[in-house]
Amino acid sequence: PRLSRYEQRAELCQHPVAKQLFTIMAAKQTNLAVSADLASCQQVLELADKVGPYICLLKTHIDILEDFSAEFVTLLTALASKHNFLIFEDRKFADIGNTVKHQYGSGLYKIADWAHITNAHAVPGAGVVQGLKEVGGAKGRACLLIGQMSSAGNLATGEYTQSTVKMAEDNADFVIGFICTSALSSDPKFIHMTPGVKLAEGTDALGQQYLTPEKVIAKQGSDIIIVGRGIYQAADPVAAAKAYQEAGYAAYMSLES
Ligand code: UP6
Repeated sequence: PRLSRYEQRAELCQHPVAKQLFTIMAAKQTNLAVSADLASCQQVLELADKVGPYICLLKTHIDILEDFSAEFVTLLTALASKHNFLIFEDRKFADIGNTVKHQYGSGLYKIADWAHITNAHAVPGAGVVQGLKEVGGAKGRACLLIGQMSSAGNLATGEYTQSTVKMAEDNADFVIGFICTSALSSDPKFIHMTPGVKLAEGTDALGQQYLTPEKVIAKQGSDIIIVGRGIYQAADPVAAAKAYQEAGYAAYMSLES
């Protein structure tokens, strides 16, 4: 049988994390990442266990948790194995290489020990990626660069976005893709992930701008939809996760020919 594009991309990716992510997307037929922006470990773990079957990736903001513990990481990692998803800590590193190295590997959170993927702003220059790579490279971790943002009036546009793509290309042994609102590179090894997704377009009170799964995947050419409030604030988060998984996958299938 013909390989799906996810399977083809899994085969051509050199980075093990990118390979694993595309393999999961193909096996589970999902391009959905859930953003678990909740305040307690228990809430995040419960959400991860419930939506686990429908996602390829769980995105965390570890510094939102009021009761972070090392045990949380152990339990979340076990859920990632149980449901076959990867963990993405949305840390948005944005300092000089020497500082991000410590922020990534040490402190309370020791992000590099458990997050398969993290991300960084390109604004400090290539040193931010080099610093992260010093810690995460040996652990087999991967990084995304923030090439565009979903929020109104953001400055990640034009030449800044183009320079971010160049930085990713120059560091492709560690950078596996982008946070973006549209496809930034035609190189199939780079994966594009888009936040600011809801089933209906709209905004929130603080500058967030939402596009639909169909628009993000089929029109903007992104690979993964990242959904937070659309799922964890839904009356039934499992039904919502299912609906986003189906919408995202249907948009992807509409591109298969
Ligand atoms: N996020 C954005 N836009 C960006 C980058 N990251 O919304 O440009 C993150 C937010 C949040 C999630 O930090 O965790 O994606 C979106 O959540 P929401 O679906 O509840 O708006």
